Amino acid sequence: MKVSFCCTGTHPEPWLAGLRAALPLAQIELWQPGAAPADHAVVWAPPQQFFDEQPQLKGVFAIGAGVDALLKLRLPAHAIVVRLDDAGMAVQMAEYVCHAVIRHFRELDRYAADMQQREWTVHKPRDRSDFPVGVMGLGVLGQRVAQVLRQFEFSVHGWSRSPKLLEGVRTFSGPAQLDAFLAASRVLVNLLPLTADTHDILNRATLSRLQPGGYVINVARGAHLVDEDLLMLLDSGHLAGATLDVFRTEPLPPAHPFWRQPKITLTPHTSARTLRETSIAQIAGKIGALERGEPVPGAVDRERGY
Ligand code: NDP
Ligand code: OXD
Repeated sequence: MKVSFCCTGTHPEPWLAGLRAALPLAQIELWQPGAAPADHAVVWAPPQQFFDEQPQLKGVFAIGAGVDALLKLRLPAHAIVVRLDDAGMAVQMAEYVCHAVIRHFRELDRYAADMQQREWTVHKPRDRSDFPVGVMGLGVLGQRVAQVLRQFEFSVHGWSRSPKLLEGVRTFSGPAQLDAFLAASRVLVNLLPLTADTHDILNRATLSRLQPGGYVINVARGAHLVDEDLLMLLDSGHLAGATLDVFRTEPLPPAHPFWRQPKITLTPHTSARTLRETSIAQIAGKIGALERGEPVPGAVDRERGY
């Protein structure tokens, strides 16, 4: 069995060594143009040429959870596309989102500003029940985020495509319940995959439905959010702020107005990083399952887009 590794922006040597250790009977190779055909591919942001040269691939294993960019390429018709499920990202995402929610709720930025002045001002404690959190996307990451927010006793609800039962979380599903979900939320966390249905989903109309003083946390993909609509709703005061980890263009260009809006906190697509060792172990397990003809966890529905 041959596995080709083609991950743009990734230092390949530790991945190749890890994959060789995890799959000792396989031939693991760094892809070069013109390379001999492989059975499986481990990829991130591969060039179209990679797939054009490898139409025989049986499995395409992404080293991330989101496959939106991958699905834009012409892929081998019969290959199964598999994404990482969790692989250490869920706890990171929960950490990041809870930090953003708590930082906003506890007004920690105001205390940071006081520190600059070397003088404390006293802020009346806020009522947790005034900060219901809505999580868009109740998949591997969204469910973990919702569960951890519940531990902090926030009122949490979630929205997904299909109906879900989640302990302690009020759930909504489908387009018909989107407005009710938004109206019940003051803090909005986006953990949807980027698909034709979710592109631009955070826009003037949807964000206006959040409760006044709304707060937006986008940790999924930049193209979910209409940038100008967010800026307009921050200026109008309907939204109090935003924490953004993902952008339409990454890295965020220096001239982008987000840099100059003090109500926005920015990070460089770092909320949940791919952890190499855990990911290699998971991908090796998935390749093994595919080779044995067993169901492969994390297999993507190419039609649905996630
Ligand atoms: P999953 O596929 O496990 O979950 C996706 C969730 O979104 C599911 O609950 C699904 O509903 C829901 N959903 C999909 N389409 C719709 C729709 N049209 N309407 C309503 N709900 C919808 O994904 P993950 O939780 O693993 O990851 C989510 C995203 O997070 C990734 O696609 C990626 O873009 C992003 N990500 C960002 C990272 C970062 O560092 N910033 C790191 C990792 C991931 P249902 O359950 O009914 O199918
Ligand atoms: C992912 C990401 O999708 O890092 O895994 O964004």
